[in-house]
Amino acid sequence: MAQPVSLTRYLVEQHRKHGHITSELRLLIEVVARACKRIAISVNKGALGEVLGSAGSENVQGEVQKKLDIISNEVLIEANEWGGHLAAMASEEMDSIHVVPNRYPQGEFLLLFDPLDGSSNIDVNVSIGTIFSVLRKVNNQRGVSEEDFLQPGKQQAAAGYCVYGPQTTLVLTVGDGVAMFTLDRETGSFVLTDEDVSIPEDTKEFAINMSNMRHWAPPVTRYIDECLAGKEGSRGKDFNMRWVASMVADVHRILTRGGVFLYPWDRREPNKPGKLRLMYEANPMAFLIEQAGGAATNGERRIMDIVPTALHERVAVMLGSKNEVERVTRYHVEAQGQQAG
Ligand code: P6P
Repeated sequence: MAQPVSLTRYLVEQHRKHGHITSELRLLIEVVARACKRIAISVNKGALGEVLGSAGSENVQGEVQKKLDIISNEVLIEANEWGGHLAAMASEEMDSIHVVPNRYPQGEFLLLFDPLDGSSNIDVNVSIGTIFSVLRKVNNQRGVSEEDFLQPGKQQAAAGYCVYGPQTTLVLTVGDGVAMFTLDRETGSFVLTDEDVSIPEDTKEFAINMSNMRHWAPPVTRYIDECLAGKEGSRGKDFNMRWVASMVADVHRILTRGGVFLYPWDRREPNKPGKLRLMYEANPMAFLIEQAGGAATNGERRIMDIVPTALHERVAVMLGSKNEVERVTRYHVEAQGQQAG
């Protein structure tokens, strides 16, 4: 029986093939993976670990923080600040960036994360996850500031997530395709269980929060109405719907069997482009989806081409099976043309 391939072995062998996983980047990914294992332990304890429920505080998004949101954030900060591979970190749970303290060496990378995405599902035992994105600190002339983080998603050196579900699975890209590692709890190692992940270009499964239907823009309504019309309608096939309300879980399903995920702009907050955050939700997920042969747009353009103007800026998200994303994006572009005309 072949030896299981560990995360470290995978990264070393990928470097031999492609030559751009430096030891610093490998160290960073291994540290993040170890932090995810520690988060998994806290998540899996649930009520036994007195980690459920609200922390009684709000994050920069104005959302009530769960105890596990704060625990996960602290685990990632503590695991990463001493290693010498990072200059700074940014988190959904922190207003501003966390610069590596002077007592530690600074590295070339910037780490961004949503420490525990989908936290409304924590208390009801539904899959949640950690999302992370790695950028390079481009300007080495001075200290690090928030501006160093404001790079388009296409600049990412690596991206991934760890989903805490029936299995604890780390999903990663460094720009050479997507690999999945399942946590072997007996050895404590992430073991390679899928590489060269590929999303089918077509699908019969869409993910959207249908309760927002009356707030959508016409192109989204047009697209979903066609899906709901099924084989009697213009699409000529029936669709199924899934909505976990944990982006990590919905994206993991799409990477595993295809599908399309939509969190579009809606009229509830007309001055915001969408609910999800560009830097540490949409960009890392877009990198993974594109590396697996899918597409990711904001309804008009490629998410990874968007140049950020603020650390916590939001974006509309349409990602997954290429042909479906291209269709709903085309509907948006046609609607723009009609408005302009
Ligand atoms: P809604 C979780 O809070 C999250 O940021 C994503 O993980 C998820 O896809 C979305 O929000 C769910 O939003 O409005 O359906 O609760």
